[in-house]
Amino acid sequence: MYPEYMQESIKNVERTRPARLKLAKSGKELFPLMSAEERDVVLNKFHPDYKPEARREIRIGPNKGERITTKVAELLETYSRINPADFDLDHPDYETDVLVIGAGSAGFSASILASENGADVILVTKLRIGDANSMMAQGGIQAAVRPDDSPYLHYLDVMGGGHFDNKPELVKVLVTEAPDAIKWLQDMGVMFDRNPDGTMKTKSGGGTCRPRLHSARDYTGAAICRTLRDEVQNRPDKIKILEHQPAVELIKDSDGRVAGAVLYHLENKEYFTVKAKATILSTGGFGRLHIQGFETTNHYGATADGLVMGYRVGANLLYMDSVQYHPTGAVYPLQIVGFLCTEKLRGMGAQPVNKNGELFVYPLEPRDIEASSFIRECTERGNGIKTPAENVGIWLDTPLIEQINGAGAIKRDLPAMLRQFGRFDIDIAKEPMLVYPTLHYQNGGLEINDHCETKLPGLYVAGEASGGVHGRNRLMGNSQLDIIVFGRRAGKYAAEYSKGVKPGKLNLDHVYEYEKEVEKLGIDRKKISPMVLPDYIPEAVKKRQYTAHYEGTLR
Ligand code: MEZ
Repeated sequence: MYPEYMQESIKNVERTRPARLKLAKSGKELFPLMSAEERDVVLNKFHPDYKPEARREIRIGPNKGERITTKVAELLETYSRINPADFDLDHPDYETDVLVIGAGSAGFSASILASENGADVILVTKLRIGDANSMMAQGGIQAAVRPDDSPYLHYLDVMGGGHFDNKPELVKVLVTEAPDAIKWLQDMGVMFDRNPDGTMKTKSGGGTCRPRLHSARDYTGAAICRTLRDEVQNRPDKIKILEHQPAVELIKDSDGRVAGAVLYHLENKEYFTVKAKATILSTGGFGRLHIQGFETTNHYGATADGLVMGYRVGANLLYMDSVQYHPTGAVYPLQIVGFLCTEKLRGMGAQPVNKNGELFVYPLEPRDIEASSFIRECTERGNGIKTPAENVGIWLDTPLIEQINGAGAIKRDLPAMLRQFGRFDIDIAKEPMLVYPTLHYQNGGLEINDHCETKLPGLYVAGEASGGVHGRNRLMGNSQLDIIVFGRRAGKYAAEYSKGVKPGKLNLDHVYEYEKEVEKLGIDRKKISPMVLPDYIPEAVKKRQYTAHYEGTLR
């Protein structure tokens, strides 16, 4: 239920709705799409990445001297969690052909394909398998399957959305393998939404010239991730699963290959070592860094661990100056601030309107443009709606969805959204949602080629931890696609590679070398990474946690 003082603004939304509905039904342009110049203006002035403090030079490692997201630079200029001298690497705790680190859909796809290509796999994960952003994805997965669409058009959209900074060879793979990725998922049991005639339902997304978003209502990520998880769990002879054991450092061998990882058991605080012929990072992104204080859609474990381990061992970063803020994060009620309100809402006709009930931007601009326009509306133009917690947002006029698609459309196609707000007595079929941009995705990451290889032999990356596929701005539904296409590739190529490898003597020398550089910067010894889990304990509370300062106590 919205507070009384918001009712006047909601009335404005209701007052302008019939005219906006008429326009939507007429098929005429809802709001002019921005020109390239207008887009530049709104990005430069309002996108959080373009603030002076958003980026700074990284002072160590392979990308030394490059300006990257400040929070990421801070995270990378840190010491290891481990002392390499503590480990007897001649006697690793586990040995395998392929080690997969991270158990979302990229890690699952990689594990399945690696096992199908003859490799024994160990899949390790920080929390439970499937605790990943993949599981929380809502809107859908893109693939050009309609007769009026093609991988070529999909390619142009991905490149344009990414400001033409994408690695073209990766985009080519992404779009050409998309239809087969959908078929693979379907064959495994994913139930995508269909029209009464049996054809696939496809919806529009921001920055795309054709509707090519396939969804399973608004639980698409869960539908895909659970299916893949079942498949992984059904192969215990080939895939060994280790839960609650995040990797905290990669291991190398005497020939310079990446050859496994050190794991940290969250329950009993023990460390374990894995020797592997090939290692795949599928650790996801960095939402829990709360860059520039933004709320996030991301799951609790999204702390960029893969970036840290990959960078420390010597892999390159690509486009780590670019952060994705999803335009529509919930901003009211307080209990769900930052939660994802899927782009599918706009794909089905919901319109963003300001406190006066005015539509102020085309609803499906590419994400970075749409988010920047929302920020402009709330800041420079002062047309946002304040919440009791002093947040600000704009309305997403969701009742239009029912009026455009027929009564019951929200319950049928967007049940997760209906429930998310229904829990707080807000019926989105009748009332709008209050939204504001929220930290959603890591556009850049560890650089890969089209075999998912980094420049380090034996180290592969797939999914959000990788960089290059999406340039500097990912379009909706391409991350669900990325994790399948490149997850499968990573598994296949890592398995093939592992057949010709005999790891040399294992070492953690790179940790010493990297730490020497950190030390030269005069960084405080207490600064360690990977973060593993975000710390939400306020400083004032920490000061009073007296037992934390002593040894031999509970904490
Ligand atoms: O790809 C995404 O990030 C996505 C589909 C999100 C959403 O709005 O549902």
